[in-house]
Amino acid sequence: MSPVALTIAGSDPSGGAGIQADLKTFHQFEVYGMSVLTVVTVQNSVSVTDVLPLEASIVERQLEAVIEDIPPDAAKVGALGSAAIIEVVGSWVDRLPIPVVVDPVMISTHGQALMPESATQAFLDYLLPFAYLVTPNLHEASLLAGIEVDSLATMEEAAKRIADHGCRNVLVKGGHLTSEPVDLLWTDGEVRTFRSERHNTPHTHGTGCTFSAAITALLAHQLTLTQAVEQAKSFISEAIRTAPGLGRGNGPVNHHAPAKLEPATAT
Ligand code: PXL
Repeated sequence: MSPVALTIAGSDPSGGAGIQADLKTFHQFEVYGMSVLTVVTVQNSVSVTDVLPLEASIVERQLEAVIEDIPPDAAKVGALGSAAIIEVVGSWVDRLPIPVVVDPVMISTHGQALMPESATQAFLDYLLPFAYLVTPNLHEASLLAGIEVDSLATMEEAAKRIADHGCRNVLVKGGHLTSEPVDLLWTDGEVRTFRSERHNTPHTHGTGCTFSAAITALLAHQLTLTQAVEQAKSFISEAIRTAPGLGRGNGPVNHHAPAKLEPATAT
């Protein structure tokens, strides 16, 4: 029987990010995927032209409907759209007896807000304490930790500050570091770093969604967190390297990249 994973996230009709990326990634890792929609976006590889958060009550009813019927083995949270949705999702994540990966999506690839900055406090108070893992990039880590994050040292400091909100593990993604791309995993005060090659390509749309979905799928398969991050890292590196070059703008990564690869080097 395949494990089951749930994504609670926004829709990207171009299929590169959001719930579409999550479901493709779950499938690639042989995980049965379910999706609860939070936000509808209008976008393609060139731009995002609209963002419409759903009513919090309809998000809650979707959660109720699917979780009762098919209990997931792991879940991930992506774009949330409003403080009201954050509160509803947080109360469900608090009650779920499974690892929940929270990708603190704040802006789209094209810089459009997917969560208003005014909802940051709700995110810190009502969702972060219940996350098993949170996966901020440098910009999101800066906003959540309240410090400038631009080096390995400040990534560690930010991870510590974010973990202080109660989430157990923090993965700060340093793909945009000018020195070398390196991710930092903070687990109960222990730090590990994961390095990979930099691929110079405009086709990175949905990288964050796809990476956190891969971690979630591997957790649904009962891998340890370190194993899940290592294998998801190999997958996303290969997905970026072999991006299909679709669209006239920032195209998607390759969701058909092999799901089982040699682990990335952890130090
Ligand atoms: O990659 C972040 C993200 C998450 N969710 C939706 C998005 C994006 C980026 O564009 O569109 C719906």
